[in-house]
Amino acid sequence: MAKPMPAEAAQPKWRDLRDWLAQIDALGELKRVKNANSEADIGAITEMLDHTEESPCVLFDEITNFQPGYRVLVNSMGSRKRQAVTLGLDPAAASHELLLQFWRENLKSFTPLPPVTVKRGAVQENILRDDEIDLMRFPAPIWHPGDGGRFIGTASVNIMRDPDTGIINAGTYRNQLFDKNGIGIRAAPPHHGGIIKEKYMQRGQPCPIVTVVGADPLMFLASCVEGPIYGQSELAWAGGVRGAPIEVIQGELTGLPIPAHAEIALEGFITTDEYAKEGPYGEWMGYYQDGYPKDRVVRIHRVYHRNDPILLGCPQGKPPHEDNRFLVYLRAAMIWDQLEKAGVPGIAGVWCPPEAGNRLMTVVALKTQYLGHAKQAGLIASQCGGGIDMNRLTVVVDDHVDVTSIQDVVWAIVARCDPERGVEILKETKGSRIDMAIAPDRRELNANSRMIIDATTPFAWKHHPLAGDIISTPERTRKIYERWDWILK
Ligand SMILES: Cc1cc2nc3c(=O)[nH]c(=O)nc-3n(C[C@H](O)[C@H](O)[C@H](O)COP(=O)(O)O)c2cc1C
Ligand SMILES: [Mn+2]
Repeated sequence: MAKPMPAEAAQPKWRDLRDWLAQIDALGELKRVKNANSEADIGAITEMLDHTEESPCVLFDEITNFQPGYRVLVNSMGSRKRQAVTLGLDPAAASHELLLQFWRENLKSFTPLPPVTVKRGAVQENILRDDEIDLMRFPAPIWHPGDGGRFIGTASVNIMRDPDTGIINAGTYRNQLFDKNGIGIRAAPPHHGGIIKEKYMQRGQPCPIVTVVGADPLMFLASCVEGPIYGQSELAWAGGVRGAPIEVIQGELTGLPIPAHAEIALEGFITTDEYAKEGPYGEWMGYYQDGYPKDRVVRIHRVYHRNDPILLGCPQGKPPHEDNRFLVYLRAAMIWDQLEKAGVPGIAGVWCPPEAGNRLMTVVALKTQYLGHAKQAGLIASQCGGGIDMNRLTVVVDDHVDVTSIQDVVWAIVARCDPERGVEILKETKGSRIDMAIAPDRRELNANSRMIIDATTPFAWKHHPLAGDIISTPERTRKIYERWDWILK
Protein backbone atom coordinates (compact mmCIF):
# COMPACT_ATOMS: atom_id res chain seq x y z
CA MET A 1 0.00 0.00 0.00
CA ALA A 2 1.12 3.40 0.58
CA LYS A 3 1.01 5.89 3.31
CA PRO A 4 -1.71 6.65 5.83
CA MET A 5 -3.50 9.57 7.48
CA PRO A 6 -3.81 13.18 8.45
CA ALA A 7 -2.84 13.59 12.09
CA GLU A 8 -5.56 16.10 12.95
CA ALA A 9 -8.29 13.71 11.82
CA ALA A 10 -6.83 10.90 13.82
CA GLN A 11 -5.82 11.38 17.39
CA PRO A 12 -7.17 8.51 19.41
CA LYS A 13 -8.39 9.85 22.68
CA TRP A 14 -7.44 6.74 24.60
CA ARG A 15 -4.17 5.53 26.03
CA ASP A 16 -4.44 1.76 26.11
CA LEU A 17 -6.88 -1.10 25.62
CA ARG A 18 -8.56 -0.47 28.99
CA ASP A 19 -9.23 3.16 28.19
CA TRP A 20 -10.52 2.08 24.81
CA LEU A 21 -12.83 -0.48 26.44
CA ALA A 22 -14.24 2.15 28.81
CA GLN A 23 -15.22 4.29 25.82
CA ILE A 24 -16.76 1.34 24.01
CA ASP A 25 -18.69 0.45 27.15
CA ALA A 26 -20.05 4.02 27.32
CA LEU A 27 -21.27 3.60 23.73
CA GLY A 28 -23.16 0.46 24.77
CA GLU A 29 -21.11 -1.79 22.47
CA LEU A 30 -19.37 -3.94 25.08
CA LYS A 31 -20.89 -7.17 26.42
CA ARG A 32 -19.36 -9.11 29.28
CA VAL A 33 -19.78 -12.89 29.33
CA LYS A 34 -18.85 -15.14 32.24
CA ASN A 35 -18.42 -18.90 32.52
CA ALA A 36 -17.85 -19.59 28.83
CA ASN A 37 -15.28 -22.27 28.08
CA SER A 38 -12.26 -21.77 25.87
CA GLU A 39 -12.55 -25.16 24.18
CA ALA A 40 -15.76 -24.41 22.26
CA ASP A 41 -17.91 -21.55 23.61
CA ILE A 42 -15.63 -18.59 22.89
CA GLY A 43 -15.04 -19.75 19.31
CA ALA A 44 -18.73 -20.39 18.71
CA ILE A 45 -19.79 -17.03 20.14
CA THR A 46 -17.14 -15.25 18.06
CA GLU A 47 -18.43 -16.97 14.91
CA MET A 48 -21.94 -15.73 15.70
CA LEU A 49 -20.70 -12.17 16.30
CA ASP A 50 -18.69 -12.27 13.06
CA HIS A 51 -21.74 -13.24 11.05
CA THR A 52 -23.92 -10.48 12.49
CA GLU A 53 -23.68 -6.87 11.34
CA GLU A 54 -22.78 -4.28 13.97
CA SER A 55 -22.54 -6.90 16.71
CA PRO A 56 -20.95 -5.92 20.04
CA CYS A 57 -17.46 -6.77 21.19
CA VAL A 58 -17.35 -9.31 23.97
CA LEU A 59 -15.06 -9.54 26.96
CA PHE A 60 -14.96 -13.06 28.43
CA ASP A 61 -14.09 -13.39 32.11
CA GLU A 62 -14.20 -16.24 34.61
CA ILE A 63 -13.47 -18.61 31.77
CA THR A 64 -14.04 -22.23 32.79
CA ASN A 65 -10.92 -23.75 34.34
CA PHE A 66 -8.95 -20.51 34.15
CA GLN A 67 -8.10 -17.98 36.80
CA PRO A 68 -10.75 -15.20 37.02
CA GLY A 69 -9.31 -11.98 35.58
CA TYR A 70 -7.51 -13.81 32.76
CA ARG A 71 -9.75 -12.48 30.01
CA VAL A 72 -10.34 -12.74 26.25
CA LEU A 73 -11.66 -9.88 24.09
CA VAL A 74 -13.16 -10.59 20.65
CA ASN A 75 -14.72 -8.59 17.81
CA SER A 76 -12.97 -5.42 18.93
CA MET A 77 -13.38 -3.61 15.61
CA GLY A 78 -16.41 -5.36 14.14
CA SER A 79 -18.53 -2.19 14.14
CA ARG A 80 -18.09 1.20 12.52
CA LYS A 81 -18.36 3.03 15.84
CA ARG A 82 -15.58 0.94 17.37
CA GLN A 83 -13.40 1.52 14.33
CA ALA A 84 -14.03 5.25 14.69
CA VAL A 85 -12.93 5.19 18.35
CA THR A 86 -9.80 3.27 17.37
CA LEU A 87 -8.92 5.83 14.71
CA GLY A 88 -9.73 8.87 16.85
CA LEU A 89 -12.84 9.78 14.86
CA ASP A 90 -16.15 10.81 16.40
CA PRO A 91 -18.13 7.59 16.97
CA ALA A 92 -21.41 9.52 16.72
CA ALA A 93 -20.48 10.37 13.13
CA ALA A 94 -19.30 6.85 12.28
CA SER A 95 -20.56 5.86 8.86
CA HIS A 96 -19.44 4.06 5.76
CA GLU A 97 -18.61 7.42 4.14
CA LEU A 98 -16.59 8.69 7.10
CA LEU A 99 -14.41 5.60 7.30
CA LEU A 100 -13.85 5.40 3.56
CA GLN A 101 -12.98 9.10 3.47
CA PHE A 102 -10.57 8.61 6.35
CA TRP A 103 -8.64 5.92 4.50
CA ARG A 104 -8.70 7.78 1.19
CA GLU A 105 -7.17 10.81 2.90
CA ASN A 106 -4.73 8.53 4.61
CA LEU A 107 -3.47 7.20 1.29
CA LYS A 108 -2.86 10.76 0.10
CA SER A 109 -0.93 12.13 3.06
CA PHE A 110 0.63 10.53 6.06
CA THR A 111 3.57 11.16 8.36
CA PRO A 112 4.81 8.19 10.38
CA LEU A 113 5.98 8.89 13.93
CA PRO A 114 8.71 6.63 15.31
CA PRO A 115 8.06 5.11 18.75
CA VAL A 116 9.67 6.50 21.89
CA THR A 117 11.31 4.32 24.51
CA VAL A 118 10.06 4.81 28.06
CA LYS A 119 11.49 3.34 31.26
CA ARG A 120 8.38 1.63 32.49
CA GLY A 121 5.03 0.52 31.17
CA ALA A 122 1.99 -1.27 32.50
CA VAL A 123 2.97 -4.39 30.54
CA GLN A 124 5.76 -4.86 33.12
CA GLU A 125 3.35 -5.25 36.04
CA ASN A 126 4.27 -8.94 35.89
CA ILE A 127 7.46 -10.31 34.39
CA LEU A 128 7.93 -14.08 34.28
CA ARG A 129 11.32 -15.48 33.39
CA ASP A 130 12.39 -18.89 32.10
CA ASP A 131 11.09 -21.64 34.40
CA GLU A 132 8.40 -19.38 35.88
CA ILE A 133 6.65 -19.32 32.51
CA ASP A 134 3.47 -21.28 31.92
CA LEU A 135 1.58 -20.09 28.84
CA MET A 136 -1.17 -22.61 29.60
CA ARG A 137 -2.43 -20.13 32.21
CA PHE A 138 -3.70 -17.92 29.40
CA PRO A 139 -7.16 -18.98 28.16
CA ALA A 140 -6.15 -19.32 24.49
CA PRO A 141 -9.23 -20.71 22.76
CA ILE A 142 -9.73 -23.59 20.39
CA TRP A 143 -11.44 -21.28 17.91
CA HIS A 144 -12.88 -23.84 15.46
CA PRO A 145 -13.79 -27.43 16.36
CA GLY A 146 -11.27 -28.95 13.90
CA ASP A 147 -8.30 -26.80 14.91
CA GLY A 148 -5.12 -28.63 15.78
CA GLY A 149 -4.96 -26.98 19.19
CA ARG A 150 -5.29 -23.71 21.02
CA PHE A 151 -4.20 -20.55 19.19
CA ILE A 152 -2.87 -17.88 21.53
CA GLY A 153 -2.12 -15.46 18.69
CA THR A 154 -4.92 -14.57 16.30
CA ALA A 155 -4.81 -10.77 16.64
CA SER A 156 -1.14 -10.99 17.48
CA VAL A 157 1.57 -8.46 16.75
CA ASN A 158 4.80 -10.29 15.93
CA ILE A 159 7.70 -7.86 16.29
CA MET A 160 11.00 -8.75 14.61
CA ARG A 161 14.18 -6.98 13.52
CA ASP A 162 15.77 -7.28 10.10
CA PRO A 163 19.30 -8.53 10.81
CA ASP A 164 20.76 -6.51 7.91
CA THR A 165 19.07 -3.15 8.32
CA GLY A 166 17.88 -3.18 11.94
CA ILE A 167 14.42 -2.18 10.75
CA ILE A 168 11.58 -3.29 13.00
CA ASN A 169 8.59 -5.07 11.48
CA ALA A 170 5.29 -5.95 13.13
CA GLY A 171 2.92 -8.43 11.51
CA THR A 172 -0.11 -10.49 12.43
CA TYR A 173 0.61 -14.18 11.88
CA ARG A 174 -1.22 -16.93 13.70
CA ASN A 175 0.47 -18.41 16.77
CA GLN A 176 -0.50 -21.87 17.94
CA LEU A 177 0.09 -22.68 21.60
CA PHE A 178 2.28 -25.81 21.69
CA ASP A 179 3.28 -26.15 25.34
CA LYS A 180 4.06 -24.15 28.45
CA ASN A 181 6.76 -22.06 26.75
CA GLY A 182 6.40 -22.93 23.07
CA ILE A 183 4.30 -21.28 20.39
CA GLY A 184 4.13 -21.36 16.58
CA ILE A 185 4.37 -18.61 14.00
CA ARG A 186 2.79 -19.19 10.63
CA ALA A 187 4.17 -16.27 8.60
CA ALA A 188 3.73 -16.75 4.85
CA PRO A 189 7.14 -16.60 3.11
CA PRO A 190 6.46 -13.34 1.19
CA HIS A 191 5.24 -11.55 4.31
CA HIS A 192 7.82 -9.39 6.04
CA GLY A 193 7.96 -11.57 9.13
CA GLY A 194 8.50 -14.59 6.86
CA ILE A 195 11.39 -12.82 5.12
CA ILE A 196 13.07 -11.84 8.40
CA LYS A 197 12.67 -15.29 9.91
CA GLU A 198 14.23 -16.84 6.79
CA LYS A 199 17.22 -14.47 6.96
CA TYR A 200 18.05 -15.73 10.46
CA MET A 201 17.45 -19.37 9.52
CA GLN A 202 19.79 -19.06 6.51
CA ARG A 203 22.49 -17.90 8.93
CA GLY A 204 21.73 -20.73 11.31
CA GLN A 205 20.78 -18.24 14.04
CA PRO A 206 17.68 -18.19 16.26
CA CYS A 207 15.41 -15.29 15.34
CA PRO A 208 14.59 -12.86 18.19
CA ILE A 209 10.89 -12.13 18.45
CA VAL A 210 8.28 -10.43 20.61
CA THR A 211 4.72 -11.64 20.12
CA VAL A 212 2.14 -9.29 21.60
CA VAL A 213 -1.05 -11.26 22.17
CA GLY A 214 -2.84 -8.49 24.06
CA ALA A 215 -2.36 -5.48 21.81
CA ASP A 216 -4.63 -2.45 21.63
CA PRO A 217 -6.87 -2.32 18.53
CA LEU A 218 -4.80 0.33 16.74
CA MET A 219 -1.58 -1.65 17.14
CA PHE A 220 -3.40 -4.74 15.87
CA LEU A 221 -4.73 -2.77 12.90
CA ALA A 222 -1.24 -1.46 12.08
CA SER A 223 0.13 -4.96 12.24
CA CYS A 224 -2.35 -6.58 9.85
CA VAL A 225 -3.10 -3.76 7.43
CA GLU A 226 -1.56 -4.53 4.04
CA GLY A 227 -0.04 -1.14 3.59
CA PRO A 228 3.38 -0.50 5.00
CA ILE A 229 5.96 -1.75 2.51
CA TYR A 230 9.05 -3.68 3.59
CA GLY A 231 11.18 -1.35 5.66
CA GLN A 232 8.29 0.85 6.85
CA SER A 233 7.78 0.18 10.53
CA GLU A 234 4.24 -0.56 11.61
CA LEU A 235 5.03 0.94 15.03
CA ALA A 236 5.80 4.26 13.36
CA TRP A 237 2.72 3.84 11.22
CA ALA A 238 0.55 3.39 14.31
CA GLY A 239 2.20 6.46 15.87
CA GLY A 240 1.38 8.46 12.77
CA VAL A 241 -2.24 7.38 12.93
CA ARG A 242 -2.43 8.30 16.61
CA GLY A 243 -0.74 11.62 16.07
CA ALA A 244 1.53 10.72 18.99
CA PRO A 245 4.41 8.24 19.15
CA ILE A 246 3.75 4.76 20.50
CA GLU A 247 5.52 4.31 23.85
CA VAL A 248 7.67 1.21 24.01
CA ILE A 249 9.90 -0.52 26.52
CA GLN A 250 12.89 -2.63 25.55
CA GLY A 251 12.66 -6.38 25.81
CA GLU A 252 15.11 -7.74 28.42
CA LEU A 253 16.50 -10.43 26.17
CA THR A 254 16.23 -9.17 22.62
CA GLY A 255 16.14 -5.40 23.00
CA LEU A 256 13.09 -5.43 20.73
CA PRO A 257 10.51 -2.70 21.32
CA ILE A 258 7.40 -3.78 23.23
CA PRO A 259 4.34 -1.48 23.33
CA ALA A 260 4.57 -0.24 26.92
CA HIS A 261 0.85 -0.41 27.68
CA ALA A 262 0.12 -3.75 26.04
CA GLU A 263 -1.72 -6.41 27.99
CA ILE A 264 0.50 -9.43 27.24
CA ALA A 265 3.82 -9.75 25.40
CA LEU A 266 5.90 -12.90 24.90
CA GLU A 267 9.62 -12.63 24.20
CA GLY A 268 11.89 -15.32 22.86
CA PHE A 269 13.45 -16.84 19.78
CA ILE A 270 12.29 -18.78 16.74
CA THR A 271 14.46 -21.86 17.08
CA THR A 272 16.63 -23.20 14.27
CA ASP A 273 16.24 -26.87 15.09
CA GLU A 274 13.06 -27.53 17.03
CA TYR A 275 9.87 -28.44 15.21
CA ALA A 276 6.22 -29.15 16.00
CA LYS A 277 3.14 -30.02 13.97
CA GLU A 278 1.23 -26.78 13.29
CA GLY A 279 -2.50 -26.58 12.44
CA PRO A 280 -4.93 -27.38 11.05
CA TYR A 281 -6.67 -24.04 11.51
CA GLY A 282 -9.99 -22.63 10.26
CA GLU A 283 -8.76 -20.12 7.68
CA TRP A 284 -10.19 -17.03 6.03
CA MET A 285 -11.92 -18.70 3.09
CA GLY A 286 -14.03 -20.68 5.52
CA TYR A 287 -12.20 -23.99 5.34
CA TYR A 288 -9.61 -25.73 7.44
CA GLN A 289 -6.11 -25.38 6.23
CA ASP A 290 -3.81 -28.21 7.08
CA GLY A 291 -0.94 -26.13 8.34
CA TYR A 292 2.62 -27.36 8.51
CA PRO A 293 3.56 -30.94 9.25
CA LYS A 294 6.74 -29.46 10.77
CA ASP A 295 6.89 -25.83 11.85
CA ARG A 296 9.65 -24.18 13.84
CA VAL A 297 8.87 -23.67 17.50
CA VAL A 298 9.21 -20.24 19.11
CA ARG A 299 10.66 -20.67 22.61
CA ILE A 300 9.47 -18.03 25.05
CA HIS A 301 11.90 -16.90 27.77
CA ARG A 302 10.08 -13.83 29.09
CA VAL A 303 6.39 -13.11 29.60
CA TYR A 304 5.29 -9.57 30.38
CA HIS A 305 1.69 -8.98 31.37
CA ARG A 306 -0.62 -6.59 33.14
CA ASN A 307 -2.60 -7.64 36.16
CA ASP A 308 -5.80 -9.35 34.98
CA PRO A 309 -4.47 -9.56 31.43
CA ILE A 310 -6.65 -9.42 28.33
CA LEU A 311 -5.91 -11.69 25.38
CA LEU A 312 -7.04 -10.07 22.11
CA GLY A 313 -8.66 -12.48 19.64
CA CYS A 314 -9.56 -12.19 15.96
CA PRO A 315 -9.91 -15.67 14.52
CA GLN A 316 -10.40 -16.32 10.84
CA GLY A 317 -13.27 -18.47 9.58
CA LYS A 318 -16.13 -18.45 7.13
CA PRO A 319 -16.44 -14.86 5.96
CA PRO A 320 -17.41 -12.33 7.02
CA HIS A 321 -15.13 -12.15 10.02
CA GLU A 322 -14.07 -9.17 12.09
CA ASP A 323 -10.99 -8.22 10.11
CA ASN A 324 -13.05 -8.17 6.87
CA ARG A 325 -15.23 -5.51 8.45
CA PHE A 326 -12.34 -3.09 9.06
CA LEU A 327 -9.74 -3.99 6.42
CA VAL A 328 -12.37 -3.44 3.71
CA TYR A 329 -12.07 0.33 4.03
CA LEU A 330 -8.40 0.40 3.17
CA ARG A 331 -8.81 -2.07 0.29
CA ALA A 332 -11.75 -0.15 -1.21
CA ALA A 333 -9.86 3.15 -0.80
CA MET A 334 -6.81 1.72 -2.57
CA ILE A 335 -8.80 0.37 -5.52
CA TRP A 336 -10.72 3.64 -5.86
CA ASP A 337 -7.46 5.59 -5.80
CA GLN A 338 -5.83 3.34 -8.37
CA LEU A 339 -8.86 3.44 -10.69
CA GLU A 340 -8.72 7.23 -10.63
CA LYS A 341 -4.98 7.25 -11.24
CA ALA A 342 -5.50 4.93 -14.21
CA GLY A 343 -7.85 7.53 -15.67
CA VAL A 344 -11.27 6.01 -15.03
CA PRO A 345 -13.83 8.83 -14.64
CA GLY A 346 -17.23 8.79 -12.98
CA ILE A 347 -16.56 6.41 -10.07
CA ALA A 348 -19.41 6.57 -7.55
CA GLY A 349 -18.39 3.81 -5.17
CA VAL A 350 -16.02 0.90 -4.54
CA TRP A 351 -16.57 -1.97 -2.10
CA CYS A 352 -15.04 -5.34 -1.35
CA PRO A 353 -17.87 -7.19 0.40
CA PRO A 354 -16.91 -8.65 3.79
CA GLU A 355 -19.24 -11.52 2.81
CA ALA A 356 -16.61 -12.44 0.20
CA GLY A 357 -13.70 -12.07 2.60
CA ASN A 358 -12.86 -8.70 0.97
CA ARG A 359 -10.36 -10.14 -1.47
CA LEU A 360 -12.58 -12.43 -3.49
CA MET A 361 -15.02 -9.84 -4.81
CA THR A 362 -14.85 -6.18 -5.83
CA VAL A 363 -17.83 -3.99 -6.70
CA VAL A 364 -17.44 -0.71 -8.57
CA ALA A 365 -20.31 1.73 -9.08
CA LEU A 366 -20.05 3.94 -12.12
CA LYS A 367 -21.89 6.74 -13.87
CA THR A 368 -21.16 5.40 -17.34
CA GLN A 369 -20.05 7.99 -19.86
CA TYR A 370 -19.04 6.01 -22.92
CA LEU A 371 -19.21 2.57 -24.48
CA GLY A 372 -16.57 0.38 -22.85
CA HIS A 373 -16.42 2.49 -19.68
CA ALA A 374 -17.75 -0.34 -17.46
CA LYS A 375 -15.37 -2.84 -19.05
CA GLN A 376 -12.44 -0.49 -18.48
CA ALA A 377 -13.34 -0.06 -14.80
CA GLY A 378 -13.90 -3.78 -14.29
CA LEU A 379 -10.64 -4.85 -15.91
CA ILE A 380 -8.57 -2.31 -14.00
CA ALA A 381 -10.28 -3.00 -10.64
CA SER A 382 -9.60 -6.68 -11.15
CA GLN A 383 -5.90 -6.18 -11.97
CA CYS A 384 -4.69 -3.09 -10.06
CA GLY A 385 -2.33 -3.57 -7.13
CA GLY A 386 -5.03 -3.00 -4.51
CA GLY A 387 -7.37 -5.57 -6.01
CA ILE A 388 -5.24 -8.27 -7.56
CA ASP A 389 -4.64 -10.61 -4.65
CA MET A 390 -6.99 -13.59 -4.49
CA ASN A 391 -9.72 -11.82 -6.40
CA ARG A 392 -12.24 -13.91 -8.29
CA LEU A 393 -15.13 -11.68 -9.20
CA THR A 394 -15.43 -7.99 -10.11
CA VAL A 395 -18.86 -6.48 -10.63
CA VAL A 396 -19.52 -3.09 -12.20
CA VAL A 397 -22.91 -1.55 -11.39
CA ASP A 398 -24.74 1.69 -12.12
CA ASP A 399 -24.23 4.59 -9.74
CA HIS A 400 -27.66 4.21 -8.15
CA VAL A 401 -26.73 0.78 -6.78
CA ASP A 402 -25.58 0.66 -3.13
CA VAL A 403 -22.25 -1.15 -3.43
CA THR A 404 -22.27 -2.06 0.26
CA SER A 405 -25.54 -3.95 -0.05
CA ILE A 406 -25.25 -7.53 -1.27
CA GLN A 407 -29.03 -7.35 -1.77
CA ASP A 408 -28.57 -4.45 -4.19
CA VAL A 409 -25.57 -5.95 -5.98
CA VAL A 410 -27.28 -9.29 -6.59
CA TRP A 411 -30.31 -7.44 -7.92
CA ALA A 412 -28.09 -5.42 -10.26
CA ILE A 413 -26.42 -8.58 -11.58
CA VAL A 414 -29.61 -10.49 -12.28
CA ALA A 415 -31.51 -7.50 -13.62
CA ARG A 416 -28.81 -5.98 -15.79
CA CYS A 417 -26.28 -8.59 -16.85
CA ASP A 418 -27.01 -10.63 -19.94
CA PRO A 419 -24.16 -13.16 -19.59
CA GLU A 420 -23.41 -13.41 -23.29
CA ARG A 421 -22.62 -9.70 -23.41
CA GLY A 422 -21.75 -8.85 -19.85
CA VAL A 423 -19.30 -11.50 -18.64
CA GLU A 424 -15.57 -11.58 -19.32
CA ILE A 425 -13.28 -14.35 -18.14
CA LEU A 426 -9.57 -13.67 -17.66
CA LYS A 427 -7.35 -16.75 -17.56
CA GLU A 428 -4.01 -17.44 -15.86
CA THR A 429 -4.21 -14.44 -13.53
CA LYS A 430 -2.38 -14.06 -10.21
CA GLY A 431 -3.65 -16.68 -7.79
CA SER A 432 -2.79 -18.26 -4.50
CA ARG A 433 -1.61 -21.58 -3.17
CA ILE A 434 -4.55 -21.70 -0.80
CA ASP A 435 -7.32 -21.14 -3.36
CA MET A 436 -10.00 -23.69 -2.51
CA ALA A 437 -11.45 -23.57 -6.06
CA ILE A 438 -8.25 -24.75 -7.74
CA ALA A 439 -7.51 -28.47 -8.16
CA PRO A 440 -5.03 -29.54 -5.47
CA ASP A 441 -2.35 -30.56 -7.98
CA ARG A 442 -2.49 -27.12 -9.65
CA ARG A 443 -2.36 -24.93 -6.55
CA GLU A 444 1.43 -24.59 -6.58
CA LEU A 445 1.12 -22.64 -9.86
CA ASN A 446 -0.38 -19.69 -7.97
CA ALA A 447 -2.79 -19.02 -10.82
CA ASN A 448 -6.52 -18.57 -11.05
CA SER A 449 -9.06 -17.06 -13.43
CA ARG A 450 -11.28 -14.02 -12.99
CA MET A 451 -14.81 -13.11 -13.89
CA ILE A 452 -15.80 -9.54 -14.62
CA ILE A 453 -19.51 -8.88 -14.66
CA ASP A 454 -20.83 -5.78 -16.35
CA ALA A 455 -24.12 -5.17 -14.54
CA THR A 456 -24.52 -1.59 -15.75
CA THR A 457 -27.25 -0.49 -18.13
CA PRO A 458 -25.57 -0.89 -21.55
CA PHE A 459 -24.33 2.52 -22.61
CA ALA A 460 -25.47 1.96 -26.20
CA TRP A 461 -29.14 2.06 -25.18
CA LYS A 462 -28.92 3.74 -21.78
CA HIS A 463 -31.27 6.54 -22.93
CA HIS A 464 -33.73 4.37 -24.87
CA PRO A 465 -37.32 4.63 -23.54
CA LEU A 466 -37.22 0.89 -22.82
CA ALA A 467 -33.93 1.05 -20.85
CA GLY A 468 -36.08 1.09 -17.71
CA ASP A 469 -36.51 3.61 -14.91
CA ILE A 470 -35.67 2.30 -11.47
CA ILE A 471 -38.46 2.12 -8.91
CA SER A 472 -36.46 2.36 -5.70
CA THR A 473 -34.41 5.44 -6.43
CA PRO A 474 -31.98 6.33 -3.62
CA GLU A 475 -34.03 9.50 -3.09
CA ARG A 476 -37.31 7.57 -2.70
CA THR A 477 -35.69 5.01 -0.38
CA ARG A 478 -34.24 7.78 1.78
CA LYS A 479 -37.63 9.46 2.10
CA ILE A 480 -39.38 6.18 3.02
CA TYR A 481 -36.85 5.51 5.76
CA GLU A 482 -36.91 9.07 7.06
CA ARG A 483 -40.64 8.87 7.61
CA TRP A 484 -41.26 5.23 8.48
CA ASP A 485 -38.21 3.53 9.84
CA TRP A 486 -39.54 3.80 13.42
CA ILE A 487 -41.79 0.89 12.47
CA LEU A 488 -38.69 -1.29 12.11
CA LYS A 489 -37.36 -0.50 15.59
C1 LIG B 1 -6.75 -11.77 11.64
C2 LIG B 1 -5.62 -11.92 10.68
C3 LIG B 1 -4.84 -13.07 10.69
C4 LIG B 1 -3.76 -13.22 9.82
N1 LIG B 1 -3.03 -14.36 9.86
C5 LIG B 1 -1.95 -14.48 9.06
C6 LIG B 1 -1.11 -15.63 9.16
O1 LIG B 1 -1.37 -16.57 9.92
N2 LIG B 1 -0.02 -15.69 8.36
C7 LIG B 1 0.32 -14.69 7.50
O2 LIG B 1 1.35 -14.79 6.84
N3 LIG B 1 -0.47 -13.58 7.37
C8 LIG B 1 -1.59 -13.46 8.14
N4 LIG B 1 -2.38 -12.35 8.04
C9 LIG B 1 -2.05 -11.30 7.07
C10 LIG B 1 -0.94 -10.38 7.55
O3 LIG B 1 -1.15 -9.98 8.88
C11 LIG B 1 -0.85 -9.13 6.69
O4 LIG B 1 -0.57 -9.51 5.36
C12 LIG B 1 0.18 -8.14 7.19
O5 LIG B 1 0.18 -7.00 6.36
C13 LIG B 1 1.55 -8.74 7.21
O6 LIG B 1 2.49 -7.80 7.66
P1 LIG B 1 3.92 -7.76 6.97
O7 LIG B 1 3.67 -7.24 5.58
O8 LIG B 1 4.74 -6.82 7.79
O9 LIG B 1 4.46 -9.14 6.96
C14 LIG B 1 -3.47 -12.19 8.89
C15 LIG B 1 -4.26 -11.05 8.88
C16 LIG B 1 -5.32 -10.91 9.76
C17 LIG B 1 -6.15 -9.66 9.70
MN1 LIG C 1 5.71 -4.98 7.36
